[in-house]
Amino acid sequence: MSPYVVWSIAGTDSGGGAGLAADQRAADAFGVHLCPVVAAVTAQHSRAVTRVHVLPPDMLEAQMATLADDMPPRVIKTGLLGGAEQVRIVARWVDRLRERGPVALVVDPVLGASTGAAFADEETLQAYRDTLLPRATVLTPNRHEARRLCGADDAVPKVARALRERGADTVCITGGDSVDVDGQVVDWLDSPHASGWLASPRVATPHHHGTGCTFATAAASALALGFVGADAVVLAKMATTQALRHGHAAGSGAGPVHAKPGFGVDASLLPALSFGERHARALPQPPRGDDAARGLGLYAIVENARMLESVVQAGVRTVQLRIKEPSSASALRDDIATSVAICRSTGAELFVNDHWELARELGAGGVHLGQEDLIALGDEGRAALRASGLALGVSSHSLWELCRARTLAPRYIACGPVWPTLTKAMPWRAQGLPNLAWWRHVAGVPVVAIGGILDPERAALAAQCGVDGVCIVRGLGDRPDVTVPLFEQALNAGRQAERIAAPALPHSSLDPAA
Ligand code: PXL
Repeated sequence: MSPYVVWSIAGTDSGGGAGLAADQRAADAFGVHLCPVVAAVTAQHSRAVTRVHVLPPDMLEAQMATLADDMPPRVIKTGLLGGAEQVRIVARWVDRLRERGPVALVVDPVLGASTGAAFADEETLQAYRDTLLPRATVLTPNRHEARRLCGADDAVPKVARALRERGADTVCITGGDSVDVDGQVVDWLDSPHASGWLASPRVATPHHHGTGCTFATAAASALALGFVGADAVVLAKMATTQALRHGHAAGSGAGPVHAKPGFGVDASLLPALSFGERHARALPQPPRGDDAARGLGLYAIVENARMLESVVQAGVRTVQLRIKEPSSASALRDDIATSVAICRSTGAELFVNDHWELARELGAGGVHLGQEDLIALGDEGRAALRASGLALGVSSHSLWELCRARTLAPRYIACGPVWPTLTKAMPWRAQGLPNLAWWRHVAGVPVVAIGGILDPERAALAAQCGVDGVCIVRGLGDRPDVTVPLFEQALNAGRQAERIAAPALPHSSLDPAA
């Protein structure tokens, strides 16, 4: 199969740091095919841009017309375009290509070089606002570019909202050239799926030339691989942080960054994503003594205290009490209190789904929460939850949810659905074993496999990915005394079998068209 095609319509940098050279390296790191459509030629070295030659419009047209016949793009990324006319030409081509099928567009509104040269006049800026912004799948300005585009000097989240109101689907305002927060480089993400501060430790290097181009092309490459905007931005942040680590001298000024394959399996590159506008960073699971040392193992989800008792008696050591629709407040209390007592007397670890304040009051050791519930808690609620000392299990289905879960110092992060599941109606595609192995590799806290694990064979395969816990919802049936030993055997067999390795990159768990 031939790799996906991404067009980068951008400028050349004679110094090899930014523009199409950086774009090429980023596309290579993702394994997509880059078509370099030259919009402008710059004469520059590591300290300055001395000249910019914008290509005649007909030559820009000719490159795209030629490519369209044989190498139509899945994604177009724009960098230095050189003028208002060029901006409008690109917008027309986006429309023309979109008549034939979906084409994503990443707009990196390059308004100037980090060495100081101005690349866009007021007319060009207005052309961006009028034509490319409304067509953008992902817009990647830095803070200065974002404020100029939006024409307001507001706080970053507000500027992003305004840019989305002008039509960009996902906006990521990068912060590499701004002041750090707590030693972290923070980018503000605003998208249909998630918004928050994306944070990674700053890479201390003077060699950062081409960072913006790398970020935008990385996002374009991730879109080409089928990720939605929010996930594409997470992968772009990983690739860009790695590219900065590989930054090197070339000339006497800022040398180029260098994106390389392999960034996807470097767990230290995974950013954290805040739940709201309050900054957050990845927090490791706090030491918890015996429980954490034991591992989660076979993890049963049950609907009431009676079922809980039967699975615990059958030997299950980790249980979640998930009462979807309590018949009454007092029945809920009774079920939780009974479950707490059963787990106390048997040493099983209990996670109560939702109802975290009640769970704490009744002495449960842990709670499990989905991300919608965590969002609904707000900053104060999440801070109170963390301060409660409850062990926290968090669901995750996408890269951005994984990044967000990491800010809560969770006891575990659940990854699902591993296989298709009917238990819950949800938009997510099955993660499969590759994504499960990837989660396990990068999460930095214990991972629990969940979703469609109906039989011992699947439990063994999940365990083969090296996960800490394997969650069974319906698979234990009415006779846990019979099924639990079979699942336990399968888990042991899976743990001892050859490890299923993490792929170089995960696959998308959400259909961008849905
Ligand atoms: O980083 C913005 C940028 C984009 N494109 C080209 C550049 C630069 C910065 O120097 O030279 C060609």
